[in-house]
Amino acid sequence: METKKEFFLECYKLGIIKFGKFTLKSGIESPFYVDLRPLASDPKILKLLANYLLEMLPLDNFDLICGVPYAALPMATAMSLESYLPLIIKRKEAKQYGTKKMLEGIYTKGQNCLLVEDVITSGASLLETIPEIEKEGITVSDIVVVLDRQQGGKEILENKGFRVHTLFTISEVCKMLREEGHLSLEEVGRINDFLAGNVVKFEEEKRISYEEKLNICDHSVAQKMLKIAIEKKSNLIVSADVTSTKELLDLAEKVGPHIVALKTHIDILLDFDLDETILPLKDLATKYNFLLMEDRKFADIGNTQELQFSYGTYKISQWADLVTAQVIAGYDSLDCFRNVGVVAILEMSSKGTLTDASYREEATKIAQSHPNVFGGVAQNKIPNELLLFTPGINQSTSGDGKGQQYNTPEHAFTQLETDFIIVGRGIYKAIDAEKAALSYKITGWNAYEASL
Ligand code: 5BU
Repeated sequence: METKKEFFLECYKLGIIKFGKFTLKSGIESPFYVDLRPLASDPKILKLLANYLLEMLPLDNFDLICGVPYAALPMATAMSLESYLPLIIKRKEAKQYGTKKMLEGIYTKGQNCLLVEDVITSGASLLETIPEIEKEGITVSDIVVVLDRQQGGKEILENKGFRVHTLFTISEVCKMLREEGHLSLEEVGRINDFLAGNVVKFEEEKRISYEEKLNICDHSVAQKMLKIAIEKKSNLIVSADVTSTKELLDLAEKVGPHIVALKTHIDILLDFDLDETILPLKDLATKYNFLLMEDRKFADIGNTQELQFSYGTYKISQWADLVTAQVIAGYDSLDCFRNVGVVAILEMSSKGTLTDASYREEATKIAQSHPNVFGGVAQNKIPNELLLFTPGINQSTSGDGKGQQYNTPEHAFTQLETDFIIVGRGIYKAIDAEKAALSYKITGWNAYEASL
Protein backbone atom coordinates (compact mmCIF):
# COMPACT_ATOMS: atom_id res chain seq x y z
CA MET A 1 0.00 0.00 0.00
CA GLU A 2 1.15 3.55 -0.64
CA THR A 3 1.98 5.76 2.34
CA LYS A 4 -0.73 7.54 4.24
CA LYS A 5 0.49 10.84 2.80
CA GLU A 6 0.35 9.59 -0.78
CA PHE A 7 -3.10 8.29 -0.07
CA PHE A 8 -4.24 11.64 1.31
CA LEU A 9 -2.88 13.49 -1.72
CA GLU A 10 -4.91 11.18 -3.98
CA CYS A 11 -7.99 12.01 -1.91
CA TYR A 12 -7.19 15.73 -2.06
CA LYS A 13 -7.30 15.60 -5.86
CA LEU A 14 -11.00 14.72 -5.62
CA GLY A 15 -11.69 18.18 -4.18
CA ILE A 16 -12.53 17.14 -0.62
CA ILE A 17 -10.98 20.19 1.00
CA LYS A 18 -10.95 23.76 -0.23
CA PHE A 19 -9.14 26.79 1.10
CA GLY A 20 -10.38 30.38 0.95
CA LYS A 21 -13.11 32.15 2.82
CA PHE A 22 -16.24 30.18 3.67
CA THR A 23 -19.17 31.24 5.79
CA LEU A 24 -20.27 28.32 7.95
CA LYS A 25 -23.88 27.61 8.98
CA SER A 26 -23.13 29.34 12.28
CA GLY A 27 -22.16 32.52 10.40
CA ILE A 28 -18.48 32.08 11.36
CA GLU A 29 -15.95 32.58 8.58
CA SER A 30 -13.69 29.60 8.07
CA PRO A 31 -10.46 29.49 6.02
CA PHE A 32 -11.21 25.96 4.81
CA TYR A 33 -14.15 23.84 3.78
CA VAL A 34 -14.33 20.06 3.98
CA ASP A 35 -16.68 17.72 2.14
CA LEU A 36 -15.65 14.07 1.99
CA ARG A 37 -18.57 12.88 -0.12
CA PRO A 38 -16.50 12.84 -3.35
CA LEU A 39 -14.41 9.99 -1.86
CA ALA A 40 -17.29 7.60 -2.53
CA SER A 41 -17.16 8.45 -6.23
CA ASP A 42 -13.77 6.78 -6.66
CA PRO A 43 -14.16 3.06 -5.86
CA LYS A 44 -10.41 2.48 -5.60
CA ILE A 45 -10.02 5.27 -3.08
CA LEU A 46 -13.10 4.22 -1.13
CA LYS A 47 -11.72 0.70 -0.82
CA LEU A 48 -8.32 1.97 0.31
CA LEU A 49 -9.97 4.31 2.77
CA ALA A 50 -11.97 1.44 4.23
CA ASN A 51 -8.76 -0.51 4.78
CA TYR A 52 -6.92 2.43 6.35
CA LEU A 53 -9.80 2.91 8.78
CA LEU A 54 -10.03 -0.80 9.61
CA GLU A 55 -6.28 -1.02 10.27
CA MET A 56 -6.61 1.37 13.22
CA LEU A 57 -9.26 -0.64 15.01
CA PRO A 58 -9.54 -3.52 17.50
CA LEU A 59 -11.91 -5.35 15.16
CA ASP A 60 -12.68 -8.20 17.54
CA ASN A 61 -14.60 -5.74 19.70
CA PHE A 62 -17.38 -5.22 17.19
CA ASP A 63 -20.44 -7.16 16.09
CA LEU A 64 -21.86 -4.49 13.79
CA ILE A 65 -20.85 -1.41 11.82
CA CYS A 66 -22.91 1.70 11.16
CA GLY A 67 -22.26 4.99 9.34
CA VAL A 68 -23.60 8.35 10.50
CA PRO A 69 -25.92 9.47 7.68
CA TYR A 70 -25.34 10.41 4.95
CA ALA A 71 -21.69 11.00 4.11
CA ALA A 72 -20.37 8.04 6.11
CA LEU A 73 -22.85 5.49 4.69
CA PRO A 74 -20.69 4.46 1.70
CA MET A 75 -17.62 4.39 3.97
CA ALA A 76 -19.31 2.05 6.44
CA THR A 77 -20.53 -0.11 3.56
CA ALA A 78 -17.03 -0.38 2.12
CA MET A 79 -15.61 -1.23 5.56
CA SER A 80 -18.26 -3.90 5.99
CA LEU A 81 -17.31 -5.47 2.65
CA GLU A 82 -13.62 -5.46 3.58
CA SER A 83 -14.05 -6.76 7.14
CA TYR A 84 -17.24 -8.85 6.98
CA LEU A 85 -18.63 -6.81 9.87
CA PRO A 86 -22.42 -6.77 9.30
CA LEU A 87 -23.80 -3.36 8.36
CA ILE A 88 -26.78 -1.69 9.96
CA ILE A 89 -28.32 1.50 8.63
CA LYS A 90 -29.32 4.40 10.80
CA ARG A 91 -32.16 6.48 9.38
CA LYS A 92 -32.10 10.27 9.52
CA GLU A 93 -35.87 10.47 9.91
CA ALA A 94 -38.18 7.71 11.16
CA LYS A 95 -40.36 6.06 8.53
CA GLN A 96 -43.81 7.64 8.24
CA TYR A 97 -45.52 4.25 7.97
CA GLY A 98 -44.91 0.63 8.96
CA THR A 99 -42.45 -0.05 11.77
CA LYS A 100 -41.22 3.54 12.36
CA LYS A 101 -37.81 1.98 13.09
CA MET A 102 -34.71 4.22 13.22
CA LEU A 103 -32.32 1.31 12.63
CA GLU A 104 -32.51 -0.98 9.63
CA GLY A 105 -30.83 -4.37 9.26
CA ILE A 106 -30.36 -7.45 11.37
CA TYR A 107 -29.15 -6.95 14.95
CA THR A 108 -29.85 -8.20 18.46
CA LYS A 109 -29.78 -6.44 21.80
CA GLY A 110 -26.41 -6.42 23.52
CA GLN A 111 -24.32 -6.27 20.32
CA ASN A 112 -21.52 -3.69 20.09
CA CYS A 113 -21.53 -1.43 17.06
CA LEU A 114 -18.62 0.47 15.51
CA LEU A 115 -19.72 3.94 14.41
CA VAL A 116 -18.21 5.56 11.31
CA GLU A 117 -18.19 9.33 10.79
CA ASP A 118 -16.66 11.30 7.92
CA VAL A 119 -15.75 14.56 9.67
CA ILE A 120 -15.91 15.44 13.33
CA THR A 121 -16.29 19.10 14.26
CA SER A 122 -18.26 19.76 17.44
CA GLY A 123 -19.38 16.13 17.73
CA ALA A 124 -23.04 17.22 17.62
CA SER A 125 -24.23 14.75 14.98
CA LEU A 126 -22.54 11.85 16.78
CA LEU A 127 -24.09 12.89 20.07
CA GLU A 128 -27.44 12.81 18.33
CA THR A 129 -26.88 9.46 16.63
CA ILE A 130 -25.45 7.45 19.53
CA PRO A 131 -28.54 7.58 21.83
CA GLU A 132 -30.75 6.50 18.93
CA ILE A 133 -28.61 3.39 18.46
CA GLU A 134 -28.38 2.73 22.18
CA LYS A 135 -32.18 2.97 22.43
CA GLU A 136 -32.30 -0.26 20.41
CA GLY A 137 -30.21 -2.03 23.05
CA ILE A 138 -26.98 -1.82 21.03
CA THR A 139 -23.80 -0.50 22.65
CA VAL A 140 -21.31 1.89 21.11
CA SER A 141 -17.73 1.90 22.41
CA ASP A 142 -15.70 3.12 19.45
CA ILE A 143 -16.05 5.74 16.76
CA VAL A 144 -13.84 5.94 13.73
CA VAL A 145 -13.51 9.27 11.96
CA VAL A 146 -11.83 10.12 8.65
CA LEU A 147 -11.02 13.75 9.44
CA ASP A 148 -10.90 15.59 12.74
CA ARG A 149 -11.45 19.33 12.24
CA GLN A 150 -9.93 19.79 15.72
CA GLN A 151 -12.73 21.90 17.04
CA GLY A 152 -13.36 20.03 20.26
CA GLY A 153 -15.69 17.24 19.15
CA LYS A 154 -13.20 14.43 19.73
CA GLU A 155 -12.50 15.55 23.29
CA ILE A 156 -16.19 15.88 24.13
CA LEU A 157 -16.84 12.30 23.02
CA GLU A 158 -13.75 10.97 24.78
CA ASN A 159 -14.89 12.65 27.99
CA LYS A 160 -18.13 10.75 27.65
CA GLY A 161 -16.12 7.51 27.56
CA PHE A 162 -16.03 6.75 23.82
CA ARG A 163 -12.82 5.76 22.07
CA VAL A 164 -12.38 8.01 19.03
CA HIS A 165 -9.98 6.89 16.28
CA THR A 166 -9.16 9.50 13.65
CA LEU A 167 -7.35 8.85 10.39
CA PHE A 168 -6.39 12.47 9.67
CA THR A 169 -6.44 15.72 11.61
CA ILE A 170 -6.75 19.06 9.90
CA SER A 171 -3.27 20.12 11.15
CA GLU A 172 -1.73 16.99 9.71
CA VAL A 173 -3.53 17.56 6.42
CA CYS A 174 -2.32 21.18 6.27
CA LYS A 175 1.25 20.07 6.95
CA MET A 176 1.12 17.60 4.05
CA LEU A 177 -0.42 20.15 1.71
CA ARG A 178 2.12 22.79 2.72
CA GLU A 179 4.98 20.33 2.03
CA GLU A 180 3.55 19.75 -1.42
CA GLY A 181 3.21 23.49 -2.12
CA HIS A 182 -0.60 23.47 -2.15
CA LEU A 183 -0.88 25.96 0.72
CA SER A 184 0.78 29.32 1.29
CA LEU A 185 2.24 30.35 4.63
CA GLU A 186 -0.54 32.95 5.01
CA GLU A 187 -3.17 30.26 4.53
CA VAL A 188 -1.52 28.03 7.11
CA GLY A 189 -1.46 31.02 9.48
CA ARG A 190 -5.15 31.65 8.98
CA ILE A 191 -5.97 27.99 9.58
CA ASN A 192 -3.92 27.97 12.79
CA ASP A 193 -5.69 31.14 13.94
CA PHE A 194 -9.02 29.55 13.19
CA LEU A 195 -8.16 26.35 15.06
CA ALA A 196 -6.95 28.38 18.04
CA GLY A 197 -10.39 29.98 18.19
CA ASN A 198 -9.21 33.43 17.07
CA VAL A 199 -11.09 35.61 14.60
CA VAL A 200 -9.44 35.02 11.24
CA LYS A 201 -8.25 38.01 9.27
CA PHE A 202 -8.79 37.50 5.55
CA GLU A 203 -7.03 39.62 2.99
CA GLU A 204 -9.48 42.16 1.75
CA GLU A 205 -10.21 41.36 -1.85
CA LYS A 206 -9.62 44.39 -3.97
CA ARG A 207 -12.72 45.71 -5.64
CA ILE A 208 -12.79 45.96 -9.41
CA SER A 209 -12.21 49.40 -10.94
CA TYR A 210 -14.48 50.96 -13.55
CA GLU A 211 -11.75 50.38 -16.13
CA GLU A 212 -11.66 46.67 -15.31
CA LYS A 213 -15.46 46.52 -15.34
CA LEU A 214 -15.39 47.79 -18.93
CA ASN A 215 -13.84 44.44 -19.84
CA ILE A 216 -16.47 42.32 -18.16
CA CYS A 217 -19.74 44.27 -18.51
CA ASP A 218 -20.48 44.23 -22.21
CA HIS A 219 -24.01 45.63 -22.36
CA SER A 220 -23.86 48.89 -24.36
CA VAL A 221 -25.53 50.88 -21.56
CA ALA A 222 -23.10 49.51 -18.98
CA GLN A 223 -20.24 50.57 -21.25
CA LYS A 224 -21.69 54.08 -21.59
CA MET A 225 -22.19 54.48 -17.84
CA LEU A 226 -18.69 53.28 -17.03
CA LYS A 227 -17.13 55.59 -19.60
CA ILE A 228 -19.06 58.57 -18.25
CA ALA A 229 -18.05 57.66 -14.69
CA ILE A 230 -14.38 57.55 -15.65
CA GLU A 231 -14.56 60.75 -17.69
CA LYS A 232 -16.47 62.78 -15.12
CA LYS A 233 -14.87 61.13 -12.07
CA SER A 234 -18.37 60.60 -10.77
CA ASN A 235 -20.49 57.70 -9.63
CA LEU A 236 -23.46 59.81 -8.69
CA ILE A 237 -27.02 59.34 -9.89
CA VAL A 238 -29.45 62.01 -8.79
CA SER A 239 -33.00 60.90 -8.15
CA ALA A 240 -35.17 63.74 -9.42
CA ASP A 241 -38.33 63.04 -7.46
CA VAL A 242 -39.92 66.40 -8.23
CA THR A 243 -43.46 66.97 -9.44
CA SER A 244 -43.20 69.62 -12.16
CA THR A 245 -41.35 69.87 -15.45
CA LYS A 246 -39.81 73.17 -14.40
CA GLU A 247 -38.35 71.72 -11.20
CA LEU A 248 -37.09 68.71 -13.15
CA LEU A 249 -35.33 70.79 -15.80
CA ASP A 250 -33.94 73.23 -13.22
CA LEU A 251 -32.52 70.34 -11.24
CA ALA A 252 -31.07 68.68 -14.35
CA GLU A 253 -29.39 71.97 -15.31
CA LYS A 254 -27.80 72.30 -11.87
CA VAL A 255 -26.65 68.74 -11.26
CA GLY A 256 -26.09 67.71 -14.89
CA PRO A 257 -22.31 68.40 -14.94
CA HIS A 258 -21.73 66.20 -11.89
CA ILE A 259 -23.78 63.08 -12.57
CA VAL A 260 -23.65 59.85 -14.56
CA ALA A 261 -27.43 59.57 -14.80
CA LEU A 262 -30.57 61.38 -13.78
CA LYS A 263 -33.15 59.04 -12.31
CA THR A 264 -36.81 59.89 -12.82
CA HIS A 265 -40.20 58.74 -11.57
CA ILE A 266 -41.82 60.20 -14.63
CA ASP A 267 -45.37 59.43 -13.44
CA ILE A 268 -45.16 61.87 -10.52
CA LEU A 269 -44.97 64.89 -12.81
CA LEU A 270 -48.20 66.95 -12.75
CA ASP A 271 -47.54 68.47 -16.17
CA PHE A 272 -45.77 65.76 -18.17
CA ASP A 273 -45.63 66.39 -21.89
CA LEU A 274 -43.45 64.47 -24.28
CA ASP A 275 -42.35 67.62 -26.13
CA GLU A 276 -42.19 70.04 -23.19
CA THR A 277 -40.63 67.68 -20.67
CA ILE A 278 -38.61 65.11 -22.55
CA LEU A 279 -37.16 67.13 -25.43
CA PRO A 280 -35.46 69.72 -23.18
CA LEU A 281 -34.44 66.97 -20.76
CA LYS A 282 -32.79 65.04 -23.59
CA ASP A 283 -30.98 68.24 -24.65
CA LEU A 284 -29.61 68.67 -21.14
CA ALA A 285 -28.58 65.02 -21.07
CA THR A 286 -26.62 65.54 -24.28
CA LYS A 287 -25.17 68.88 -23.15
CA TYR A 288 -23.89 67.52 -19.83
CA ASN A 289 -23.32 63.93 -20.89
CA PHE A 290 -25.57 61.96 -18.55
CA LEU A 291 -28.06 59.15 -19.10
CA LEU A 292 -31.77 59.03 -18.30
CA MET A 293 -32.80 56.30 -15.90
CA GLU A 294 -36.56 55.78 -15.46
CA ASP A 295 -37.16 54.11 -12.11
CA ARG A 296 -40.43 52.51 -13.29
CA LYS A 297 -39.92 49.24 -11.35
CA PHE A 298 -41.91 47.22 -13.87
CA ALA A 299 -43.48 44.27 -12.09
CA ASP A 300 -45.94 42.61 -14.43
CA ILE A 301 -46.12 39.89 -17.05
CA GLY A 302 -44.15 40.50 -20.23
CA ASN A 303 -47.10 41.58 -22.36
CA THR A 304 -48.28 44.22 -19.89
CA GLN A 305 -44.76 45.50 -19.33
CA GLU A 306 -44.32 45.82 -23.08
CA LEU A 307 -47.42 48.05 -23.19
CA GLN A 308 -46.36 50.06 -20.13
CA PHE A 309 -42.91 50.52 -21.63
CA SER A 310 -43.97 51.84 -25.04
CA TYR A 311 -47.56 53.12 -24.79
CA GLY A 312 -49.65 55.33 -22.54
CA THR A 313 -48.70 58.86 -21.59
CA TYR A 314 -45.00 58.42 -20.94
CA LYS A 315 -43.69 56.32 -23.84
CA ILE A 316 -40.67 55.37 -21.79
CA SER A 317 -39.10 53.33 -24.59
CA GLN A 318 -38.71 56.51 -26.64
CA TRP A 319 -36.40 58.33 -24.27
CA ALA A 320 -35.04 56.27 -21.35
CA ASP A 321 -31.51 54.88 -21.59
CA LEU A 322 -32.11 52.52 -18.71
CA VAL A 323 -35.07 51.37 -16.65
CA THR A 324 -35.53 49.52 -13.39
CA ALA A 325 -37.58 46.33 -13.31
CA GLN A 326 -38.56 43.81 -10.72
CA VAL A 327 -37.77 40.24 -11.72
CA ILE A 328 -40.71 38.83 -9.80
CA ALA A 329 -42.54 37.84 -13.01
CA GLY A 330 -39.61 35.70 -14.16
CA TYR A 331 -36.97 35.67 -16.87
CA ASP A 332 -39.25 36.00 -19.91
CA SER A 333 -40.95 39.11 -18.54
CA LEU A 334 -37.72 41.02 -19.21
CA ASP A 335 -37.57 40.19 -22.93
CA CYS A 336 -39.59 43.27 -23.88
CA PHE A 337 -36.93 45.77 -22.80
CA ARG A 338 -35.06 46.00 -26.04
CA ASN A 339 -32.94 49.09 -26.81
CA VAL A 340 -32.54 49.98 -23.13
CA GLY A 341 -30.51 48.61 -20.29
CA VAL A 342 -32.36 47.00 -17.41
CA VAL A 343 -31.36 47.39 -13.80
CA ALA A 344 -33.02 44.59 -11.86
CA ILE A 345 -34.38 45.23 -8.38
CA LEU A 346 -32.70 42.55 -6.28
CA GLU A 347 -33.26 44.14 -2.90
CA MET A 348 -34.95 47.25 -1.56
CA SER A 349 -33.66 49.77 0.93
CA SER A 350 -36.81 50.13 2.97
CA LYS A 351 -37.45 48.72 6.43
CA GLY A 352 -39.25 45.37 6.41
CA THR A 353 -38.65 44.67 2.72
CA LEU A 354 -39.45 41.11 1.66
CA THR A 355 -36.30 40.88 -0.47
CA ASP A 356 -34.49 38.46 1.85
CA ALA A 357 -31.35 36.48 1.03
CA SER A 358 -33.12 33.65 -0.77
CA TYR A 359 -35.17 36.06 -2.89
CA ARG A 360 -32.00 37.96 -3.76
CA GLU A 361 -30.23 34.78 -4.74
CA GLU A 362 -32.98 33.76 -7.18
CA ALA A 363 -33.41 37.30 -8.49
CA THR A 364 -29.66 37.57 -9.05
CA LYS A 365 -29.66 34.39 -11.13
CA ILE A 366 -32.24 35.92 -13.46
CA ALA A 367 -30.35 39.21 -13.62
CA GLN A 368 -27.08 37.43 -14.44
CA SER A 369 -28.57 35.33 -17.17
CA HIS A 370 -30.82 37.83 -18.97
CA PRO A 371 -29.05 39.69 -21.79
CA ASN A 372 -31.13 42.87 -21.28
CA VAL A 373 -30.03 43.21 -17.65
CA PHE A 374 -26.69 44.85 -16.87
CA GLY A 375 -27.13 45.88 -13.27
CA GLY A 376 -28.96 45.41 -10.02
CA VAL A 377 -30.28 47.53 -7.19
CA ALA A 378 -29.29 46.10 -3.83
CA GLN A 379 -28.01 46.84 -0.35
CA ASN A 380 -25.53 43.94 -0.52
CA LYS A 381 -22.66 42.93 -2.78
CA ILE A 382 -23.68 41.41 -6.09
CA PRO A 383 -21.58 39.52 -8.68
CA ASN A 384 -18.95 41.60 -10.47
CA GLU A 385 -20.45 41.12 -13.90
CA LEU A 386 -23.46 43.22 -12.82
CA LEU A 387 -23.17 46.91 -12.00
CA LEU A 388 -24.47 47.69 -8.53
CA PHE A 389 -26.79 50.63 -7.92
CA THR A 390 -27.39 51.71 -4.34
CA PRO A 391 -30.21 54.03 -3.33
CA GLY A 392 -30.90 54.98 0.27
CA ILE A 393 -27.86 57.25 0.43
CA ASN A 394 -27.80 60.34 2.61
CA GLN A 395 -24.90 62.02 4.37
CA SER A 396 -26.92 63.66 7.10
CA THR A 397 -29.80 61.43 8.15
CA SER A 398 -30.49 57.74 8.77
CA GLY A 399 -34.16 57.61 7.76
CA ASP A 400 -37.15 59.61 6.56
CA GLY A 401 -39.80 58.44 9.00
CA LYS A 402 -41.54 56.57 6.16
CA GLY A 403 -39.46 53.42 6.09
CA GLN A 404 -36.51 54.59 4.01
CA GLN A 405 -33.16 53.53 5.53
CA TYR A 406 -30.06 55.55 4.68
CA ASN A 407 -26.39 54.71 4.50
CA THR A 408 -23.43 56.95 3.76
CA PRO A 409 -21.55 56.94 0.45
CA GLU A 410 -18.53 55.53 2.32
CA HIS A 411 -20.57 52.55 3.50
CA ALA A 412 -21.86 51.91 -0.02
CA PHE A 413 -18.35 51.79 -1.49
CA THR A 414 -16.38 50.06 1.23
CA GLN A 415 -18.97 47.59 2.50
CA LEU A 416 -21.07 46.95 -0.60
CA GLU A 417 -18.52 47.74 -3.32
CA THR A 418 -21.24 49.59 -5.12
CA ASP A 419 -20.74 51.14 -8.53
CA PHE A 420 -23.30 53.94 -8.40
CA ILE A 421 -24.93 55.77 -5.52
CA ILE A 422 -28.44 57.16 -5.96
CA VAL A 423 -29.27 60.30 -4.00
CA GLY A 424 -32.68 61.98 -3.98
CA ARG A 425 -33.70 64.27 -1.15
CA GLY A 426 -30.10 64.70 0.00
CA ILE A 427 -29.66 66.76 -3.18
CA TYR A 428 -32.94 68.09 -4.54
CA LYS A 429 -34.14 69.23 -1.12
CA ALA A 430 -30.81 70.92 -0.30
CA ILE A 431 -30.76 74.70 -0.21
CA ASP A 432 -28.15 74.61 -2.97
CA ALA A 433 -28.74 71.49 -5.08
CA GLU A 434 -25.66 72.05 -7.21
CA LYS A 435 -23.37 72.37 -4.23
CA ALA A 436 -24.94 69.27 -2.67
CA ALA A 437 -24.49 67.29 -5.90
CA LEU A 438 -20.84 68.35 -6.09
CA SER A 439 -20.31 67.31 -2.49
CA TYR A 440 -21.87 63.84 -3.06
CA LYS A 441 -19.90 63.49 -6.27
CA ILE A 442 -16.59 64.20 -4.55
CA THR A 443 -17.40 62.06 -1.51
CA GLY A 444 -18.56 59.21 -3.73
CA TRP A 445 -15.48 59.36 -5.94
CA ASN A 446 -13.09 59.53 -3.00
CA ALA A 447 -14.86 56.59 -1.35
CA TYR A 448 -14.60 54.63 -4.61
CA GLU A 449 -10.88 55.38 -4.96
CA ALA A 450 -10.28 54.50 -1.33
CA SER A 451 -11.99 51.15 -1.84
CA LEU A 452 -9.66 50.16 -4.71
P1 5BU B 1 -34.17 59.48 -1.43
O1 5BU B 1 -34.86 60.80 -1.43
O2 5BU B 1 -32.63 59.57 -1.56
O3 5BU B 1 -34.60 58.60 -0.28
O4 5BU B 1 -34.67 58.79 -2.78
C1 5BU B 1 -34.32 57.48 -3.14
C2 5BU B 1 -34.85 57.14 -4.51
O5 5BU B 1 -34.44 55.82 -4.82
C3 5BU B 1 -36.36 57.16 -4.62
O6 5BU B 1 -36.66 57.60 -5.92
C4 5BU B 1 -36.77 55.73 -4.47
O7 5BU B 1 -37.92 55.43 -5.22
C5 5BU B 1 -35.58 54.99 -5.01
N1 5BU B 1 -35.35 53.68 -4.38
C6 5BU B 1 -35.07 53.53 -3.04
O8 5BU B 1 -35.00 54.51 -2.30
N2 5BU B 1 -34.86 52.30 -2.52
C7 5BU B 1 -34.92 51.19 -3.26
O9 5BU B 1 -34.68 50.09 -2.75
C8 5BU B 1 -35.20 51.34 -4.63
C9 5BU B 1 -35.39 52.58 -5.16
BR1 5BU B 1 -35.26 49.85 -5.69
